[in-house]
Amino acid sequence: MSELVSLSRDNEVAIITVNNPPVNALSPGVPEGIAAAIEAITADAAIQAAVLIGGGRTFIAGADIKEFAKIRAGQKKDIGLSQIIARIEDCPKPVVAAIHGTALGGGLETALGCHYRVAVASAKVGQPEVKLGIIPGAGGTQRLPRLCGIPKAAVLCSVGDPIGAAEALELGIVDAIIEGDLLQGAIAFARARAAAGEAARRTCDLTSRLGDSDANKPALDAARADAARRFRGQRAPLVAIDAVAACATLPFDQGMAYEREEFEKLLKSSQSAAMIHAFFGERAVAKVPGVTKDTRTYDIRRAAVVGAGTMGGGIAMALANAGIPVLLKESSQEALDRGMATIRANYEGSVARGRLSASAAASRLALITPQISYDGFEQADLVIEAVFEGMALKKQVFAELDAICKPDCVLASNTSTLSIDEIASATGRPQMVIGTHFFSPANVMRLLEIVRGAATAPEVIATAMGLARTVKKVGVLVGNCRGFVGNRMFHPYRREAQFLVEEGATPAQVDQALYNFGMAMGPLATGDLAGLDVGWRIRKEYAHLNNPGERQPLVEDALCEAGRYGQKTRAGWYRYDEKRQSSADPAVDAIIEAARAQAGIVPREISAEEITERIIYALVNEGARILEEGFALRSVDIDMIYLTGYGFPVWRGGPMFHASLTGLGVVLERIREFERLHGAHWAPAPLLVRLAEEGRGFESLDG
Ligand code: ZOZ
Ligand code: NAD
Repeated sequence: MSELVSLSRDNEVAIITVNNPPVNALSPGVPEGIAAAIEAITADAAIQAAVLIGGGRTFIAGADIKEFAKIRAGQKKDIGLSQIIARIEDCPKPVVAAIHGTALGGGLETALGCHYRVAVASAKVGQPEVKLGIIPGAGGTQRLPRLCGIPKAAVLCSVGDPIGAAEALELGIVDAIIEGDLLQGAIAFARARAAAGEAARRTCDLTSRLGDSDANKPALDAARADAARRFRGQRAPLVAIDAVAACATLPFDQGMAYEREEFEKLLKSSQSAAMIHAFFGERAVAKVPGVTKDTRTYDIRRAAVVGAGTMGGGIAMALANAGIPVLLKESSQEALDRGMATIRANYEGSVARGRLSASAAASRLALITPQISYDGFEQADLVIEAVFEGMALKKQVFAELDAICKPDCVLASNTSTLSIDEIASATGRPQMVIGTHFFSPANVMRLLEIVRGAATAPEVIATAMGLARTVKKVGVLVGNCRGFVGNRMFHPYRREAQFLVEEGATPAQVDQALYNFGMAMGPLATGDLAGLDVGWRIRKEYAHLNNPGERQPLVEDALCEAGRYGQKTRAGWYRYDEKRQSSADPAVDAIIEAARAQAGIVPREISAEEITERIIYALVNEGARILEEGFALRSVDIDMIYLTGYGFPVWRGGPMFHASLTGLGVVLERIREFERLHGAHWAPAPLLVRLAEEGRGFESLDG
């Protein structure tokens, strides 16, 4: 055969093994190798049945996603998978897919083309294509419903989450669970099918589970409503449901043609380009120059957190959820009790919503030891500080930690604005100090900004990156600048939102425009949620750093001076009822009017397009500066920060990707226009100018 696909025999049963590590993707050569094996098996009279299995850690995990870029660029037309799956299906001898690890996307489609599927109990199967902005393109939407029925297939193809072997068995996707050795079990299964003399069972011929349009309608309507809500703005989930629904109305071949046509349209869409960028981005950010597989990491077996407030409590939960015992230290019994009550309530909430069993919640809670002393800190491998934001206090805490903790304990700060270097200077071991910037709620949000100080050792960076994986977060390494990457960019983003209000937009118009762009929440509503007073205090403290003559927003400070701190005071940019539902507030209009009068602004109508461009391009321009200054390693790192920490829509790929796709020349032209109209804070970042002039995108820098 080939190196990628080998053919061997166990008496009358042929074994086709795919060897394309790490995940046996269907890269060039793999589909062809399987086809050649099927031909050889068909031609060999001594062979009665066949097993298709993956070498290494998994069955086939899908099409090779890198090939999609070639198809989009017109360098390639097809990967030929559908035809090869049809050849497997047409093989007159029973072919059994033997599944371990994951059978995903084109991998599951290949298994569906086999006549039977057996799996180990730990295996997972799924059609995750929607997570890449596409739908299954090799029969998944047509064969899967023939096994498990249209309602379930619609959910599997539109949500994209894999299911375990037991559920797959129950649904009819898998025919047997193999205990013990998978290959031997699959060979025995294949041998039994051949001995029974059954005709090969082609999935495409099965119709008994398809039902009819009327019977399927309620389930399909529910799946569409669910997809529209959960994946707002995304096209693929709804198209996937249409393709699955077509199973009941179109003959198999026409259904395949329909699926194929929709797949190709989606593959050429900007949404799939963005989501594929995000898929590889999530893996790219894990790669840090200077940190290799051989870089030593410290084992984190015991952790400690200082401060049991909003963030400390969430961080303690994130650690406990990963099975790490954690000491949680507060400064007073009262604050400790409050913090633990919140943690308890969070776990109880998860149990009540059915997300966690009561016993799992209890064992996680038991991993958190509340205390008001540093007892036991000398044994901790990692301490994360999450006390109030203030340099003097942070330095005091780090000096205390330096005196107590063992020399190889990693000392981390959750600060969102303060210099890691200055915090580290309070210790005698700045190489062990690092920023671990969690996002609120820390037990939920996927982003972990990891802030390297000037002295932070590569081993400590590697340990923090490993910690991100352990607590199931996306760790992104950033440099030590004010606000790091995420909040530094968020500042001009939110500032521009306020300028737009001063110039004539209503808060609701601003928020709606950004929501329609795809943001999880508008920038002003986000301020209300996070608390407007936080920024207000910071602005007061750092007012001396403002560039003289530079335009400063006025309304938010005025809101705070009126005691309107956001949701926590039930009044901010909006007013909030007891259920936290927001509505416009005439009192805010009066504050806005006064600010306009103070700034001498005559309000005007502002289009949703201008609102969106100004707010998003403010983000992009700052991102370009950060990149040029080296505080982010790659443009994709910035994208991942915004996708995982700030509710940026994944189907736009992140701010830098969005700008590159729009065309940096177009973005620059708008920014220059804004600079002309609105002043110096719109000066374009030099990197943006250079790339735009060279006709390049940010990704061209990523390597
Ligand atoms: O890697 C995890 C995963 O979920 N992979 C993606 C699975 C997926 O989405 N499959 C569906 C692909 S789309 C498809 O199959 C379309 C279709 O219907 C066929 C259409 C017909 C074509 C017609 C054309 C006109 C997985 C769960 C598998 C493993 O997770 P791990 O955490 O163990 O490992 P990772 O994620 O770190 O991955 C290891 C390395 O492998 C790379 N990789 C993973 N899946 C890939 C892939 N590369 C290409 N294609 C894939 N499907 C991954 O990037 C990583 O690489 P390195 O360099 O970072 O190590
Ligand atoms: P918080 O006010 O909710 O909690 C701080 C806690 O630290 C309080 O409970 C306080 O009693 C405790 N504390 C103070 N001094 C202490 C000491 N010496 N020993 C032990 N405990 C002490 O604040 P927070 O929102 O959790 O913020 C904590 C840190 O996280 C800050 O640096 C903040 O900038 C950062 N941060 C906050 C957010 C957010 O959204 N709230 C997000 C990211 C980062």
